[in-house]
Amino acid sequence: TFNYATYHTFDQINNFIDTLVAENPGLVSKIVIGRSYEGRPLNVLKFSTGANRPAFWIDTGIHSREWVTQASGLWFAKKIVTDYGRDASLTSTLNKIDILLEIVTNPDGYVYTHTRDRMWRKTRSPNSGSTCIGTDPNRNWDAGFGGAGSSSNPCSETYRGRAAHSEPEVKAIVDFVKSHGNIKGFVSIHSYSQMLLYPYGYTSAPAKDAAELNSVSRAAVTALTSLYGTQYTYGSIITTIYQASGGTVDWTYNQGIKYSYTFELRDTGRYGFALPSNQIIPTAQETWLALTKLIEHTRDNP
Ligand code: 0X9
Ligand code: ZN
Repeated sequence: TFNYATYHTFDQINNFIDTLVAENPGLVSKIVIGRSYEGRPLNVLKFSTGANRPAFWIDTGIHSREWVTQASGLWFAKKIVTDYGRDASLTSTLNKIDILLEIVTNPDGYVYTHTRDRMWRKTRSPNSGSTCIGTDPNRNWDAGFGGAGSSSNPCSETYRGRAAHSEPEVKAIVDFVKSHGNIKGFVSIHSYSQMLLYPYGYTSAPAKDAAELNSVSRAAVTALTSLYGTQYTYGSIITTIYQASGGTVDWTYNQGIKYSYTFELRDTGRYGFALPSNQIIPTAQETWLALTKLIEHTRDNP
């Protein structure tokens, strides 16, 4: 039986995904939305009980070293199949909207964190004119692309890439979101810092929906903290963490996905990206309470 309290390799995660689909054929399917630079599948789990529904997107692991995020994504997937038909809220959610979950959003980086460098963050695509590898997939989106809080230096951890959507891992999501056309909520999950953030990161101009996003964030953080007392801050990206341009949820928000958020999960720096595996399940559990608030609000405000 699958151990959620430990970190898993890319191959183990793909086996998990295929098993989950095989065991829950009426609820879960796998969509391959593209291939990574090195040719790995970009797998999205679709939890759905009816055709042509609006959807709520969750991605984990776009920064490969943030291992508690992919591990939490696995736990979320299991939680969804366990709760459907048993938990009233999740059941009513899936009777109205689909949940889409990309667990390993940067597979080349993830494999590299297991084989070569545990602290690898970026993609693994080469950069012409440089020996440095990789682009920051959270600076590569066409939302303030090239602005402050991103680097033009291919050796930087925040290198934005040669052009917006240059990374196949990013472009696959862009194409999927556009062709889907009915994604109502979008959450991109990172670690660490214990924050729940909403647009914008590239500009200090407040998002049109800032007041609503702030009040929903407050409710989500209150739910998260209720479980184990974990303290979170929340607010816009630029005012709460720092200026970052070309980020995922700024792009999704500008595409019209009002309920766009990003998490920074545990911890606040004691262990950082190397969070001990005994914190995976509590992190996933508390995060799920917050995610549930975000999903319910999206479901109930069509
Ligand atoms: O710098 C980042 O990309 C994010 N922090 S991290 O330590 N996970 O790298 C913060 C940027 C703002 N967050 C998002 N736009 N998701
Ligand atoms: Zn990150």
